[in-house]
Amino acid sequence: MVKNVVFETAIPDHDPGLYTTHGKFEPVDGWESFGPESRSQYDRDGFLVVRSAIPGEMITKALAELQTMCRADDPDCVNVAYEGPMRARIEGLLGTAVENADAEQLSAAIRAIPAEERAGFVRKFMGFTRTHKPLAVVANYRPLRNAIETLAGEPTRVFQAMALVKPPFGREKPWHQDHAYFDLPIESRICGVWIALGKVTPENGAMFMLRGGHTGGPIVHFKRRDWQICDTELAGKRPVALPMEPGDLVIFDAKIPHGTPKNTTNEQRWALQFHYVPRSVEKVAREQRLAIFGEDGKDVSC
Ligand SMILES: O=C(O)CCC(=O)C(=O)O
Repeated sequence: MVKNVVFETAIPDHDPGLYTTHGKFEPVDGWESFGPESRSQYDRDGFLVVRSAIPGEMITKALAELQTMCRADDPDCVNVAYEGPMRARIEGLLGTAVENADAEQLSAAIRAIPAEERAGFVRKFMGFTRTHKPLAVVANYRPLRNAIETLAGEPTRVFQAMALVKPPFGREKPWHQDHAYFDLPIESRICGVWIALGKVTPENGAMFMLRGGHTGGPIVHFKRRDWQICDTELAGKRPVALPMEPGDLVIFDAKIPHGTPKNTTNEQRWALQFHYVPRSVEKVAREQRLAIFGEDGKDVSC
């Protein structure tokens, strides 16, 4: 059963200049090429792209599972988020704002939308490793877990699981640091992993990273198009786009600034994202996180 359904509100389009690519990055060609220099590269750049990291059969099964979840009446996960147009569609059926409807009315309205149409609005699923084995096996793929343990410097656990489906013409995920979303000690070495399940290009919403940006420490986040870094922070910076083939992935430090542009194509962009945290790390209070990443009490504006 889905515990939480989010109907996002539409956000304004971003300045295309926020996602221009500069320079090249050096990918690791398969796990056999992952070595001590990979850790130095990760520490220096804040990210590491690994080509052909997940076997093709695992990718095919994961993608099929996700496509089924997108069409299901009940995707059987903790959280599903639909993009802005779904809210408009549902409110048209309800004749009122989604906030005025109860769970039963919402569920009936969701089911009244043809599955194929509904699938085209899904942006994100969260919390599915207990219920969707073909996705859990990717998170636990041994060579990936070993690499994460090397980069984190100690054994880790999966802390968060997401499937990120950027729908046709789907919205930007503005620049941010993932650590700003986590109630975890600021010094902990959290690794994010973003895995391409289909071809990923700058046009359909590739990851853009600010190489080395993790070394600058936490940046204040503002509620604008999302909980994000101010666009002006990007002025004069040189982001790099990470195009990928299915089965490629990027491991990244949770403090590296990154974002994905709007999908300007009429096809979905399919990805999985997991975060791994050292087993020794324990949660901190939300206030502690907001004192670092929030704008309150700081003389900052955006
Ligand atoms: O996949 C995307 O479009 C954005 C992923 C991301 O950076 C995030 O959800 O933190």
